[in-house]
Amino acid sequence: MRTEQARPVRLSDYRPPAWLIDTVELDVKLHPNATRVRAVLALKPNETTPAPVVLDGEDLKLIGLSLNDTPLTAEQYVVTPDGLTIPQPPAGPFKLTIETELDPAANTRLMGLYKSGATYCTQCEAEGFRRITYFPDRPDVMAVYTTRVEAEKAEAPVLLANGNCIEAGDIAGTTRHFAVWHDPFPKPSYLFALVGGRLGFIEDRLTTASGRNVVLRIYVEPGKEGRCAWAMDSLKRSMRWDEQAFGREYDLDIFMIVAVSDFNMGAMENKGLNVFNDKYVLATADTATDQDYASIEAIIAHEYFHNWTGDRITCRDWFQLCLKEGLTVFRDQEFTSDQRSRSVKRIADVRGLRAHQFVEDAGPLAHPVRPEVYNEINNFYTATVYEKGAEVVRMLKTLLGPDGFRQGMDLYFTRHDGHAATVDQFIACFADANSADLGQFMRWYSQAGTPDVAVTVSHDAKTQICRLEIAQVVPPTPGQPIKQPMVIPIALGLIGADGRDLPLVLADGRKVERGVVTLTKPSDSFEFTGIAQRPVPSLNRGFSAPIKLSANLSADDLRFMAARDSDPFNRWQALQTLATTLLIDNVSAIRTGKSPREDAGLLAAFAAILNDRDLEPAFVALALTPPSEADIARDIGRDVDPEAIFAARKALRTAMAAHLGTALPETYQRFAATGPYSPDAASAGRRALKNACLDLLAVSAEPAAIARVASQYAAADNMTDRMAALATLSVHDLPQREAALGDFYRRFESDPLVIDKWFTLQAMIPEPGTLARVRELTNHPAFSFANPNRIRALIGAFAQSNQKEFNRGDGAGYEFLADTVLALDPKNPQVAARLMTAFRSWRALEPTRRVKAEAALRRVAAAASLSRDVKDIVGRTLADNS
Ligand code: 0A1
Ligand code: ZN
Repeated sequence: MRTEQARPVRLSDYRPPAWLIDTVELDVKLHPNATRVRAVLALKPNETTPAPVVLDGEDLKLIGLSLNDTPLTAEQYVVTPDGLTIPQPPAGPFKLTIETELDPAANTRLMGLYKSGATYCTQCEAEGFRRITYFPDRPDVMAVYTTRVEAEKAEAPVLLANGNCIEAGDIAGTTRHFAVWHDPFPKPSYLFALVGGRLGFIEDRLTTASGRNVVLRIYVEPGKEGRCAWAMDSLKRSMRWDEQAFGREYDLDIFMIVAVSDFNMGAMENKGLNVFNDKYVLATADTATDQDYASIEAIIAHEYFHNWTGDRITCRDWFQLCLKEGLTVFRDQEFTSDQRSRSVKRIADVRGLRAHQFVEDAGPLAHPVRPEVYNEINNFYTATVYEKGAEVVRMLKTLLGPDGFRQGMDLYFTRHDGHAATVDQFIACFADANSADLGQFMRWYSQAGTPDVAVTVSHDAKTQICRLEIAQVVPPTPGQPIKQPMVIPIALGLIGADGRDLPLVLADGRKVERGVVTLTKPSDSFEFTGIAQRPVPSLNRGFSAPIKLSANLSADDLRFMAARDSDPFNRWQALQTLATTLLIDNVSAIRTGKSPREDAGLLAAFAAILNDRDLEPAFVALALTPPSEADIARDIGRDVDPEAIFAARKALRTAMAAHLGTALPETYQRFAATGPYSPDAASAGRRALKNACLDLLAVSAEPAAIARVASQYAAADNMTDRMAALATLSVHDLPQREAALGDFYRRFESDPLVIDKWFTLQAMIPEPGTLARVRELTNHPAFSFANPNRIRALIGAFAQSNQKEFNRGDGAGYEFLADTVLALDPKNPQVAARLMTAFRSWRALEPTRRVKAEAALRRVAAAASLSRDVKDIVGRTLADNS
């Protein structure tokens, strides 16, 4: 009998589990090659009709199996490579005892129980628990876990699992010891975790709003304790914020974070025992950049917030992944906005959304926020599920207002606490709490694709009416050729000549609530009265909906917005829109052998922003950053020539440097001395602006400018300034570059996380020699295909962030990636599949490159044995969706 879940898996096939599990008692005896796991499962039927017990299992060696303490005979069960079935179990509840043996040291997939260096750790989301024991490894089976971990004291003096520690001690007459952990909160198997190893820790405490005293610990490899202070500080601020912003407090006696150096993703929210990629824990001023500090803060918060949105309320099935991820990303974004600058955070998030999610949504891997089918769930930890999922939650708040949103959240927490919920149940809480009909809103979960919204503005001086005609089109995506109209909340303002927002009064005399009009039909019009002169409309303020917006605005309108809009997001957006228009024109010019033109108005607008002392430096730094090469490629959309895009962008930066003139060195000087390093947002913003100026100053590669960069590199007392200088040097083929790269390596060679930065910078050099350099670096002693951070730092950076060189005209970049994926796939399919997504925009390339990319893709597709992960990505990437 086959126990394997049929592939593809479909949401419409969801059936409740036939058997539930009340308790799980695990006894894990750690050993590098032969870890023994004894699992005692208390099963009870969930259905009245008798059903076989079907348990998932992968890469397991079954040692023993008994039912109510009686060993099962070979005829009573069936074991296959992917599970174990008991065809005729007893009718009522029973106890199943399973003994399995695992080889953690050989676990290169980093799923299930594995070794990261000397540390034993687990990763069970999404389907890793089945690599530890046979189990109904699906999130709607929630059980109370008690975990006993046993190990050699010398090998693993620290033994951790979920929950509270209820017993620990030595095993008399041996060199071994044990610890027993009990987690009183029922949880799905994907939230199980255990850790064993020789670890140091830092400890703090927090008293929750209701007076519960919680111990907080961060465990790291011994010697790294001094690099955890920022992570601990971020954790405490996250815990406090969740109490204040959402009324949620922590619920166990202890909260633990363990940092490991081998991890497939960023971090994992296991109940009470978060496991982190050490990149998102460890920071000191001389090893971590401001960006690292910000990421640590955000990811610590994200995982902590999962305690309520993910752990206390989990997902019924993996199609509901956005229920926990979209919501938790929204929560971490709000946390960061409150801790730092709301507008700077919003701009950064929208840049990320466009760079990753919009690209995904426009290509063969597009899928709805709640997918309806998957071959491999690991491939759905995507920008669409996470970032677009967060945008959907944000739109709910925009539509319902802050109070209505909070009431919906409160209802969600009370109604579904302790359960595995669905997206429909989540939305029903907001509908019920607000007496709202959110039926049409659900299309944000079911329809893929980024809506195109076109706005036509007209003004009639006689009637004093300003009219907006708004039309939406949702483009076809794989499997969804025809779309229905979405609910699109558009926050807007009508800016008067004096720069002030005019009152938004509709023709029927109603005021526009919270400045938001909502489009629900394919097209609609909105008339605002009492508008004497043509205003400048500021549309989709704060990026209120994740759409592509076009409007009949003039360059003058955009420059006015860049200078005057009360919405900082749209000030930034106006500059981006102006720059994009210019860049796209110039790409065409360059491709036809003409020289790029300059846009004096745009340059003046940049100068005005740089010289506006009232603006936050972090905002100015963002405003001075033109659209990236990937942004331009996305906006061009077809027949993409990365070489021409690179040239157009470089021309704009050259023109900016020339036009901004002395304002650049002046600003650089103004922020040059920032005092002792502090990672706070304001200090980071000053460094960002200073370094943006430094980079622009060096565009010309004039010796004086390069000397200034080299001296900042040498004199830097923090990693942000040192890296910024090195990054600037790295794009100039000059002796100073190799000297600085050599120096950087020697300074930090003992620190793999810093050496990752060194790999990344080299992979991003926009020169033809880079591919050879990257190949060479794969043989560097500091590089390893066994470590996901190293792979992402070198290969990932090359394929995803070096548009020009990955997309070399000769196709060698594609061949290199194909070779790498094929070599990596047998060892770590998850990471291999993720690398493969670098091909996702291949159809948009100009014909020569497109043919070469397709050939590389077809070579991977034809490989003799591919993991399900890579096969799924390659198959969907190549599928003809026309
Ligand atoms: N739930 C985690 C992400 C995550 C997903 C899968 C993993 O398996 C390797 C690990 C982590 C989060 O959202 O942070
Ligand atoms: Zn998450």
